[in-house]
Amino acid sequence: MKELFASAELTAFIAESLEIPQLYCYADPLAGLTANILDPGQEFSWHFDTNDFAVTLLIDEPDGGGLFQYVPGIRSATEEGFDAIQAVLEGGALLDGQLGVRTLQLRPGDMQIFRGRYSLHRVTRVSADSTPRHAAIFAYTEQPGVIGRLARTRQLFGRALPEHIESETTRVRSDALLD
Ligand SMILES: O=C(O)CCC(=O)C(=O)O
Ligand SMILES: [Fe+2]
Repeated sequence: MKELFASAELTAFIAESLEIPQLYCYADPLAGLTANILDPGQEFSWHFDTNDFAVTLLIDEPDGGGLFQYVPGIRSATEEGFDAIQAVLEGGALLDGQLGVRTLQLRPGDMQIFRGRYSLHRVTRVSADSTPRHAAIFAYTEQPGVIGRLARTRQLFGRALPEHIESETTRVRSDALLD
């Protein structure tokens, strides 16, 4: 996975697909390459990614639940989109098509190129009697040297590293969104 994440062939392919000149591995020491493990009964609730793009590779598909849902472009670099976001957050078990929500049933081996900075997204709850859902997440940015914010890193990983503390004063940010 590490080799694939940083491989010149893959990053060139993704940059070409996104029609951007160059792509960099997210420099964050915790959030660059992650394994997203959802055990039975777990979900990954609505959020935005802190990085510009993500590539997700589904490894193990759950028997029940664990669907990927997203609302493309619900916000932009200059518009937070709070009203539309609130409607989705209050929507509960939204079906495909409601409030702009789209649903994907990913299969093992499916690779998704995803603009998670502007598209609200989640993975619905994996059924209590299901097999787990396993995904590998490759995070990239358009600028080099981007690192996640300290508070968000603590929320996501329950810890932060010296690099996160340091980058609060010197960090490179691609936009001024709240996070
Ligand atoms: O597991 C997935 O399909 C998406 C995970 C995700 O949204 C994330 O890691 O930020
Ligand atoms: Fe995400």
